[in-house]
Amino acid sequence: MTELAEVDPAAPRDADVWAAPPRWAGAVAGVVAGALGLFVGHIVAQFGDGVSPLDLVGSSFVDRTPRWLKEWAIANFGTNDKLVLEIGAYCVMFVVALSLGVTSRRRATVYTIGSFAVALVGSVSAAERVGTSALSIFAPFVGAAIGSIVFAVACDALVGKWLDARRPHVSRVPVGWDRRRFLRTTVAAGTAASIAGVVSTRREGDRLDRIESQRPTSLPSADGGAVSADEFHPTDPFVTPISDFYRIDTALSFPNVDLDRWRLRISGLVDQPVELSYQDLLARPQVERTITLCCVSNEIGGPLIGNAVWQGVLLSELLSEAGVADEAEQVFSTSLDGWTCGFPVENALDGRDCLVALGMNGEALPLVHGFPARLVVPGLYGYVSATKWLSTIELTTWDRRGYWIPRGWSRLGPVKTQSRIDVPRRGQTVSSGEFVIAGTAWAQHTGIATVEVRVDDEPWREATLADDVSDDTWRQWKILWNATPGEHRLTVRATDKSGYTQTDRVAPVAPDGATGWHYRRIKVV
Ligand SMILES: Nc1nc2c(c(=O)[nH]1)N[C@H]1C(S)=C(S)[C@@H](COP(=O)(O)O)O[C@H]1N2
Ligand SMILES: [Mo]
Repeated sequence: MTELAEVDPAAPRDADVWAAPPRWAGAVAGVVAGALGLFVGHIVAQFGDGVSPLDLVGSSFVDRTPRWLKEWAIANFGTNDKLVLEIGAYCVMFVVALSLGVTSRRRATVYTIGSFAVALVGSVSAAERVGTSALSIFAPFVGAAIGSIVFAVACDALVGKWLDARRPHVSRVPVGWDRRRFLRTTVAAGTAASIAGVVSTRREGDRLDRIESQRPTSLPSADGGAVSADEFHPTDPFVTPISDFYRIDTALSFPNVDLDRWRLRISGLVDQPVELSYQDLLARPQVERTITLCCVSNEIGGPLIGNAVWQGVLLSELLSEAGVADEAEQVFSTSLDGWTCGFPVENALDGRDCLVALGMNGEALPLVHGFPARLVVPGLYGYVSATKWLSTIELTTWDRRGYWIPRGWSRLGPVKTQSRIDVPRRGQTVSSGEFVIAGTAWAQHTGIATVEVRVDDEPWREATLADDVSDDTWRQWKILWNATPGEHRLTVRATDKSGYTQTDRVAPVAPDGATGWHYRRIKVV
């Protein structure tokens, strides 16, 4: 037997005084046991509402993220911020499991206590989220229990001794920590963790497929007519394709949607609460409106804006059916995963086309953009109005505060008049001669009147505007320029239909949207 070769005749023969496993072994066992616990926890949660416990911890972290960190994350990672957070969460788990493993080499109970502490964080995060099942709250503890057992079997001398005593024919001499059992356990647990990882990933995929399969393949025809995407702009379409439409939300995993049970409830300060199923909404008169949606976190010249053809039901009609009470100040909405926002009642009733949208660019609302239904309010930033995965609309006073308001963002979020240079692109080198500078400008629900472009310190020149589709959409612009060799600075500014010209005063995105002129430095060769 190989073990015999390692026997030191002078070594004590009592398993209680076995040498502790080396650091590397503690680290490996810690990580492998942690991974198994994590994936098993996820699988258990999938029997409930399916959201991964790690995602839930991520979500409650996001909910507690200070404003500066959120801004920093969006500025640096943009719409990849979720991926970065996800990778960050796995890294944190890795480091925690590894250090727990190393410090628990002598006493596996330390690992057990640590695992259950981590599980408690997961469980509390799950309990915090609106609509999680009891199973998701319980799942992290199952993971912690399994991880702790694996670690104890792999590293703990007393557990090893106890296990050996139960096996009749072992004739081994205890020789320090049991390398053989460590190897056997970690290899088995590592294999199990890989399988559990694959299974949980597959099941999350199945969950999304189940939601996706409920999306109708077509919607009833709507009044209003889609705009034809004319070829005005040299490169960018007027209507943003769904695949290019920006995505901003706090959801690390999509909420479960069960269309048969889903209801939109309108309640609060109303004469008569209204409750509508998805079919009820589809059966109502459908309108189609092209509306540009933008995010308050969009930096000057930034990409967090898109123009889509939204189909749905006019909110004003639903509200007049419910009968809005005089005391109502705010239209406050909640998503299936508990996100909230609110905007002034006046904006819902001042004639603008606020939609309970069911469709986007001719298809049922994609899950990322809020299936089964979302709000779209022309002229307001998304953070105060555009609730995705819509669940309830309450007529309230300003006492209720939407998700972002206690986090330092303004209570009111009217969109600020803005313009952006899209062509030339950043870093693009332009050949001298005739060149078309192009971009877009927006002042939703006010409308764009003129756009001016300036090259270096030359006088402002007025750009040509695309057809005025509606005041609720952006307006593409272009201007011919005779580019001369050298470095240039191109600047754009817009004037809206109220006569307001964009200020050059630079303001950050917080608390209510950036201001300043977009400019681009380019090289002409
Ligand atoms: N449920 C939910 N809806 C939400 C949000 C969110 O975090 N959760 N974010 C809002 C914000 S800040 C914006 S800018 C828009 C973005 O919509 P989009 O992702 O479809 O572009 O959705 C809004 N609706
Ligand atoms: Mo936003």
